Amino acid sequence: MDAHVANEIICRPVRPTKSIPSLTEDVTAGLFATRKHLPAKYFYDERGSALFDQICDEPEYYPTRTEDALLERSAREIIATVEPAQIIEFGSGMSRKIRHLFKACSELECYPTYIPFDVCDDVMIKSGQELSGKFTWLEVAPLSGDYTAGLGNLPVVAGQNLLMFLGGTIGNFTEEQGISFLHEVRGLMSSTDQLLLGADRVKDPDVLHAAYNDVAGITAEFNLNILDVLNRELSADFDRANFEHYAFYNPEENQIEMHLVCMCDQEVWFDALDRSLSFNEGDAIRTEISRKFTRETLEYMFNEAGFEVRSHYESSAIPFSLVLARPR
Ligand code: AVJ
Repeated sequence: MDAHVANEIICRPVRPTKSIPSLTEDVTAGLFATRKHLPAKYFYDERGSALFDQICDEPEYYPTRTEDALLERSAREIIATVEPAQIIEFGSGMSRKIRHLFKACSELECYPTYIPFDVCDDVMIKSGQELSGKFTWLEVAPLSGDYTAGLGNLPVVAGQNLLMFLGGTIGNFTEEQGISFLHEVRGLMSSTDQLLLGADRVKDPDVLHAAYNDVAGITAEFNLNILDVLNRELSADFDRANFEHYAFYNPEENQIEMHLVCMCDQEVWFDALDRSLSFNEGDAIRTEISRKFTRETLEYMFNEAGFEVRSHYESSAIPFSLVLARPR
């Protein structure tokens, strides 16, 4: 067929520069602890990723569509300001959010290379093919790896780069982890590069609560799915009927907390670890924090990480922020 179909999309692996804990290590340190907790990244096996996709379509879950509308409104200004030669996206997923930017690129005749960076090659290739079908000028050059495993081996080239971390995923990090991740990103950037960050904002607790407790129960399924991940990966024998999804907004910490609450006394056997874990009725596993920011806490985080905020795009009806920042 024609030229762009022949353009194969090839993923380049990014070797980690930090050793990241294995599932076994995370479970040993987090589940076999007095306050049981697990890193949120373990939600995202194939089923978990599909469930998250479904969450985004639930009427109560506002973040995805709010950020999307904001990005659509701000895309032209962002592209005109940065004039990127490369767009590097951390945690690109199915590359759905980015479409508005490429539309603006077409209109402004700015033709950056798109560099999605995520763990799943197949998803990046499939999404990349769809994108380059729609935007025929687009070159897609994915990087495959875990962006929390150190960025030292990221092949960042000279020229104007727009780095992006969208979706509000920064909220899954503690304040300290968030600052340290942004600081690491800062280390890749030259003075003309810019970072676009999507972050959810503090808002009416009822709106927050509803977003993580959709009536259709998709978020509950998503939360419980982590038990299936543990059963499969560590040959454990969690019975999900013994656990309940419990998510609430903690206004002192400005964060949503998701838990799985154990409804009876029980022992769970982990064959791969050759040990069991005992639960008492009422015990909880914290599976996720999702921090919500204010203008001030966002500015503080950027400042600590060595950035200066250039533009702050925000939605009003349901607060959400897109922050464009550059190295200070
Ligand atoms: C993908 C991390 C932005 O924190 O809102 C959705 C994940 N958890 N519902 C979020 C999530 C429960 C989501 N992020």
